[in-house]
Amino acid sequence: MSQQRQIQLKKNVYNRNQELADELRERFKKAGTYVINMISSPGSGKTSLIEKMAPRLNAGLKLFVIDGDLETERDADRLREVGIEAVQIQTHGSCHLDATMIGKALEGVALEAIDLLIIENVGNLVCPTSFDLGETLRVVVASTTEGDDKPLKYPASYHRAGVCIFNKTDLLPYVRFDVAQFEAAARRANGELKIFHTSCSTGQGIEELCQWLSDQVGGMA
Ligand SMILES: Nc1nc2c(ncn2[C@@H]2O[C@H](COP(=O)(O)OP(=O)(O)O)[C@@H](O)[C@H]2O)c(=O)[nH]1
Ligand SMILES: [Mg+2]
Repeated sequence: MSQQRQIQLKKNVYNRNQELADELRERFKKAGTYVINMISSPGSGKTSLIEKMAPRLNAGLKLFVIDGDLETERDADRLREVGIEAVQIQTHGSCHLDATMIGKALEGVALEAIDLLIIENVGNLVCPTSFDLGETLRVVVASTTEGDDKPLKYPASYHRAGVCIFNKTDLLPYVRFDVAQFEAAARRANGELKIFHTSCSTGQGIEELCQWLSDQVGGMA
């Protein structure tokens, strides 16, 4: 296939996804559902953060999770075990979720009853960045075990996010990680980025994050 044809195909894929994402955004808006698209490398703590946040979000706030992974139902199972309503998308090789997959996962789901939909994207800091899912807020999760240079290496994932959750702060005494350098690099990619420091082990920062998030969701109503 010629390079020009490959570029055209890619453009068509992105354009089609954008159309569907815009339709989803309209649906979410009508239903009054606040939607988060969580992006990170594998293992930074996305599922753990959802587990920790769910009981601390404002009482009465109805949560629903869409979990994306290449294979297995493990993450959705983990969340269901602690009483969180969740569906799993298994992409079978695709390194990101797209708007078509989200539309399918929401078939038969009464969106009007859901205040907060969290989409846990496939662990990857590259591909998910280019696929709008109609979200209200994009969150990039980083953790202390990944190295402080990730915002320099993957600026697009920071550039398009509204919030960064900097997780596993309990491990800071044991790893080489310069927090000031990390934050400076993240802010270079995105001057507007709001950064929360969290630990799913000690619970540091989880309360503050949940309060801020509950306020955002409440502000939408
Ligand atoms: N020490 C520590 N470990 C964590 C923290 N958050 C998650 N983990 C661990 O990191 C691993 C990956 O977490 P998981 O939530 O599955 O990450 P995901 O792939 O981004 O969903 C698991 O072993 C978690 O127990 C944290 O704040 N501190
Ligand atoms: Mg996970």
